[in-house]
Amino acid sequence: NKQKAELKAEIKQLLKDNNAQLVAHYYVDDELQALAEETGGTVADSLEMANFGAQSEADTLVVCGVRFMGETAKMLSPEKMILMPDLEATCSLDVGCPADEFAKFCAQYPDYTVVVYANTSAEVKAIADWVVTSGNALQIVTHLKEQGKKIIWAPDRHLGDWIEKQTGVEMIRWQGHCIVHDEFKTYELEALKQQHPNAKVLVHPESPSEVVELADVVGSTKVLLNAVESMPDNEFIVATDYGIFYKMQQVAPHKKLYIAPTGGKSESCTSCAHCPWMAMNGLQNLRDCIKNKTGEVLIEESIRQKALVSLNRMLEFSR
Ligand code: CIZ
Ligand code: SF4
Repeated sequence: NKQKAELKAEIKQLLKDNNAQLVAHYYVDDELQALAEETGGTVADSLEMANFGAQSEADTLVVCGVRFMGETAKMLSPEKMILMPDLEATCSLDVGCPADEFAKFCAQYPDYTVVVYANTSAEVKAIADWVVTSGNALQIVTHLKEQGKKIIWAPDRHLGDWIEKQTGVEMIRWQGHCIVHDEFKTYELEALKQQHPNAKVLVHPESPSEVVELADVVGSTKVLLNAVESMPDNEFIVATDYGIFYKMQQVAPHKKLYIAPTGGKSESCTSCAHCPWMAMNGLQNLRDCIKNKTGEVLIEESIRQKALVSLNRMLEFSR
């Protein structure tokens, strides 16, 4: 449609004029992912988004995702202008772990190593010793276990559960959750499995442990994407944000994908398993943020410096 085509053309021109690049998450709308690919930007998970941004030679990075992703880009590239279509796009894990309360929580366990998921504010990362993502959390917790460290884990309780089970490490845990993944339901998933008995079940570890138990593959978005591409199977039931279907379908065009049920909602995927904050990114506000330089991400320098220590530990570890 004409209006969309005009908007896309305008965005492409603005990116050129401003020496800007798009860095989009797998969970944003297909058309934004496609635009990032067409214009030499990237579509990635939060870890790859961070690495891409840090290595980019652009003057401006336009982060289509949620707030913590923009903040991570700013931490690693303070000299670049970091723009986001909507600065109000946040994450229930970030909202559910306010820095002041988290600082008090950690103060109760002074000899513990504080490990936080990437889905947190810069202020929370500044309190932490380590940042992790779902892609490297297992290795990092295992590494800390070998060093005999006692661990505070925040904020996702389901991811914490999964890591405890996989590593045998008991952690002091903050009880946050992702409002998207927390909704996947076992009963409905069992029913869908019966309808598609040959389908392999792929689950993101932010999902409830009963759902994780039904999985053939558990892992980060990257791991699930690789599974669709490289496993010989032709059908998959996927328990993560359906935004990932764009990439999954691209790497495996002939495979059949079904979104895992979130229970109680309609059959249509438009009403389920999609992050409302990721959905705040659109063509219009993307155009506006580059054109008007609105939605700039700024972080206080003292916070940035502290947060960078825990963030860089992770980046160096996973290199
Ligand atoms: O659920 C999210 O927000 C994810 C998977 C973020 C990430 O690490 O890419
Ligand atoms: Fe946060 Fe969940 Fe949305 Fe990811 S999908 S940004 S974890 S609320």
